Amino acid sequence: MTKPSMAGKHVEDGRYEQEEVQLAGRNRGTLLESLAYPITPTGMHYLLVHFDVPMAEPETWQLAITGLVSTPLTLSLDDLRQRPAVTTAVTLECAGNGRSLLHPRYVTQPWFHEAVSTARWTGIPLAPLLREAGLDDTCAELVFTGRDEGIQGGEVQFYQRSLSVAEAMDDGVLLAYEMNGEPLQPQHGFPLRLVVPGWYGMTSVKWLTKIEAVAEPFQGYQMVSSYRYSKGPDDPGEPVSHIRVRALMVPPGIPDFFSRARRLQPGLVTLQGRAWAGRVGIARVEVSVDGGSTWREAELEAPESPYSWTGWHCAWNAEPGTHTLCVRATDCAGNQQPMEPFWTRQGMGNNMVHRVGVQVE
Ligand SMILES: Nc1nc2c(c(=O)[nH]1)N[C@H]1C(S)=C(S)[C@@H](COP(=O)(O)O)O[C@H]1N2
Ligand SMILES: [Mo]
Repeated sequence: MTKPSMAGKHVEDGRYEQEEVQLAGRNRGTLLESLAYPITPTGMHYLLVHFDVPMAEPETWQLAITGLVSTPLTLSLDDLRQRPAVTTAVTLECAGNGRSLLHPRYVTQPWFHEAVSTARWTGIPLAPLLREAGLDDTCAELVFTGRDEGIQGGEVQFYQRSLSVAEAMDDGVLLAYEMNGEPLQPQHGFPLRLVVPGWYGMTSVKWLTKIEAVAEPFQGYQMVSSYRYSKGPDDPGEPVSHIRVRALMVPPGIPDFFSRARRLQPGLVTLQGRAWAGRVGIARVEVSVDGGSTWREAELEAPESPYSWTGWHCAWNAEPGTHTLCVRATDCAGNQQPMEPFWTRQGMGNNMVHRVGVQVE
């Protein structure tokens, strides 16, 4: 007998379905200790692949810019590499980060905290290329298509997302062919991907083959059915867009292998981590060592770029006992992370405060 599909279902308990474990094995999270690096080493960058990683032949790869344009363009990788390149540090976060902290939880890729990383992306800005193609006045959106094909929500599809003309023309948007000074690795979009700073990761389409200018808002699965802040099955919800404010902490001390519970020596400890808020900037980071009753200010480091996270650190004199450490960030628009989970049906944008339990000997 085949097991009924769990797609689109919610579960209450802490046991994970085989499909979730299978997805977790494919889509690695970053290691929280990697938050000590301002730029995540490539092999520690989180990964999210909906379908299969496609095989790509760089010699024959082409990017087509089509649809409502005066000059349709077909560009090889060499064509793209001959244009003036830029390199920017960008923090990417999966919109589903924090999903598994919710009750009930949506059965899909089960992230706790680990779906965020920062890389230096090298490529060419998208705006000049779109100007060269000449967008028609009737163009409302650009649809970005990846080479990877699969089935989701019963629909056979290439992975596709769209942006409005203004969003696509925004300064930071890149067609990237390098990550941390090396050609993209296959799983991160080799040979070419979109990088849209400040937006949750689903927008940064990997294995990019086509950019199509269209007159109407694109109704693809990844736009209208997925990536929605919906509260119930009949609520379409607002579309997920920019990354919400969040901070994470490098768990201090040493871990228990199985539970990952932390143990620490008494004395002075430097708590540290990273905070980010899409394109808004971080105004403050606070740390609590008593489960959120009292807060102290952390010191902020300068971010490498307007699109990358901000380092923070804070000294703590650890006294024997059991403590719940918390970190919370506030962005420059005044948004502050909530102590309680931000529940949506698909588990999107749950930026609740990060808590780390420690036992001081
Ligand atoms: N073509 C394609 N692009 C994609 C995806 C995908 O499955 N296919 N996943 C998206 C999602 S949901 C995220 S969070 C980011 C993850 O990028 P990374 O794997 O390089 O960290 O890629 C996005 N781009
Ligand atoms: Mo994602």
